[in-house]
Amino acid sequence: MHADTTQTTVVSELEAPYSLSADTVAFYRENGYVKLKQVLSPAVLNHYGPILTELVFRLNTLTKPMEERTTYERAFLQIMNLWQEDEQAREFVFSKRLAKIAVDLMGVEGVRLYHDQALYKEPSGGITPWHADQFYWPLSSPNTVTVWIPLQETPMEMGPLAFAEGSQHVEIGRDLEISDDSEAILAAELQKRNFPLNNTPFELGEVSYHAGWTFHRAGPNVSDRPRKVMTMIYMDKDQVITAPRNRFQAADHAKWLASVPVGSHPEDALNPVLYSY
Ligand SMILES: O=C(O)CCC(=O)C(=O)O
Repeated sequence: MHADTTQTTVVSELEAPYSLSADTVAFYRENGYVKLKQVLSPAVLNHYGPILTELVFRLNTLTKPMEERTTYERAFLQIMNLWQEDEQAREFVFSKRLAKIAVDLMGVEGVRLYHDQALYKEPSGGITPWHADQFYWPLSSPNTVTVWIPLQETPMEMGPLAFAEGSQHVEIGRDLEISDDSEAILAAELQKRNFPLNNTPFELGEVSYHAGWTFHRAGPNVSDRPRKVMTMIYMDKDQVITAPRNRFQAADHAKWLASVPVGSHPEDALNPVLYSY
């Protein structure tokens, strides 16, 4: 296919709606996550995967050897807001298809982008410890959701994302940053409370959505290939910014919410509405 035709096809696919059943929405609301197959075609992943990967390796500054890294640093290379770096990355991040799924799962009128981030678990990369994302965010409502998009098929040995089903409903461990402590404390607590674990491979084109308070983790990458993943974090467009409750939230308020005043909606250009009814 001619390059321009490919470009037109993949852009229109990123815009086209994905059909969500009422059962899927109910599953997300009960369990705090959902895995969806065939959300992105091989053509879309083949087109945008190399663009995102080139940006990750160009912008990455974490180059010290694995043995010298912290647990957090061993988990992945983390590059944020690729949409601000490249026009095609922006096309991908601004996908209406992906944003509309977030809107429908949460049952809100529209979503804004909080930020995007690439999470590349290198070969020999370690575990991603148990955690809940909203610990990091100064946002008032639980209506936040991350789409986790593997850019290749992700078998167990590459460290797919795993979820403690229904764990968003309980207020445990909400003061834990990603660390060896969060892994040990939450593994014990989640097991004690018998939350079922979903830890399964991702097919090519499959993505997951998880809520801000759902506990999740990932195993190590014991394969010889990088586990390439792109994510977008969406928030209800009517979120209200709260006073930061820890130093991470204070940093996020300045960096990802443009220091928009506490008590107001995140209406800065940094947080565009990506889909709204
Ligand atoms: O990709 C990973 O290993 C962790 C992802 C994660 O924690 C997230 O997207 O919230």
